Parts: sequence; C-alpha cells; structure tokens
Amino acid sequence: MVLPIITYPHKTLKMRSKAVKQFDHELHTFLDDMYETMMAKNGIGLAAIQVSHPIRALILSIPNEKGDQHKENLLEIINPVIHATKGSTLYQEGCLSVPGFYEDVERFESLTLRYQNRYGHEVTLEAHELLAIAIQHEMDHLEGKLFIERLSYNRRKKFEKEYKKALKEKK
Ligand code: Y12
Ligand code: CO
Repeated sequence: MVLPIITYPHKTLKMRSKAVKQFDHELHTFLDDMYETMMAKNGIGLAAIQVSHPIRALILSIPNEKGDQHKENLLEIINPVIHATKGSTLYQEGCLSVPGFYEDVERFESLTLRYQNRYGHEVTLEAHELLAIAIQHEMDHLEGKLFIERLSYNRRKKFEKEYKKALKEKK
C-alpha cells in the first residue's frame, strides 16, 4: 500500500522517533508499505516518520551505476547507531518531505553503522559515498531534523524564499 508522505512544515517531522522493540509481522508489512511508497515517489531513501510513523526505521535503495534500483539491494535499517566516521563531502540532497528543493549539504564521507534488520538481527555496515550520505540524511529524520536545517544562513533564506513563492503559486 502506498502511504501518504508528510511534507514541511508538518510538525510530526520534528518528532524524535522511538526504538523498534518488536520485529513482527506488523513491522514487516509496514516496511513493505514504505518500500512501495518510496518507489512510487521516485525516492532513494525514506524514514518511517515521513509516513507519520515515529519509529527508528528507514529504508534505502541506492541506484547502481546505470541508475537502476534493484529490490535485492534494498536496505532496511532499524535502530541504527553510527560507530565511526571519516572525512567530509558535499552532495546536493533532496527529500520527499521537502519536494522541489535541492541543496548542497556537508556530510561525513564514510561511516561504520550498526543496525538491526527486519528480523532483529544485528548488522554492521561500512558505508561510503552516496550510501553514507543517504544514511546520514535518513538518520537525521529519526532525530526530527530535515536537511534544510543543516544549510548555511544564506541557503536557508533561499529555501524560505522559494517555499513562500511555491505556496503563493499554489493558491
Ligand atoms: C542524497 C540524496 C537524497 C537523499 C535522501 C533521499 N531522498 C530522496 O529519495 C528524494 C527524492 C525526491 C524525489 C522527487 O520526485 C521526483 O524526482 C519525481 C522529488 O521531486 C519532487 O518531489 C518535486 C524530490 C525528492 C540522501 C542523499
Ligand atoms: Co528526507
């Protein structure tokens, strides 16, 4: 089932998500719905809070070098914790909860992540490049933070201006 995605400035997006305790059928159905939703909206990443569910779960489907997203490469990341980071990098990010706005954000270049999969099994992942960036973007959602809150003062102003213009055009 494709779920509705909430967008800025919905106040739920500011909530801190709670740890997942039960790795049951309900969680699996929800993760399947998140996947359907992300693919229907052309996303590469989605956090549970974006579909109004404040639990520490996120999914990622990073495209391969041809730009294709394969379900076998889908990552379902639950209760993630970053254990080590290296370097820094700039990447132009977008978010399904901030449609139509893209801006450069500085992130760690690589990281070591520990998380649980849908069965509650512990996984360790070394992430680099786009995967590392996407993990940080989605983990910010778990803390109630959007990428626009990581922008410099001037870039944040640019966002506010574009957001207000888009609102006026909608009316
Ligand atoms: C790098 C880049 C992005 C992330 C986080 C995951 N972000 C997304 O998956 C964003 C997807 C997105 C899709 C959009 O829709 C289309 O392109 C058709 C979109 O455009 C509109 O909604 C108008 C915006 C964002 C992490 C790291
Ligand atoms: Co996002």
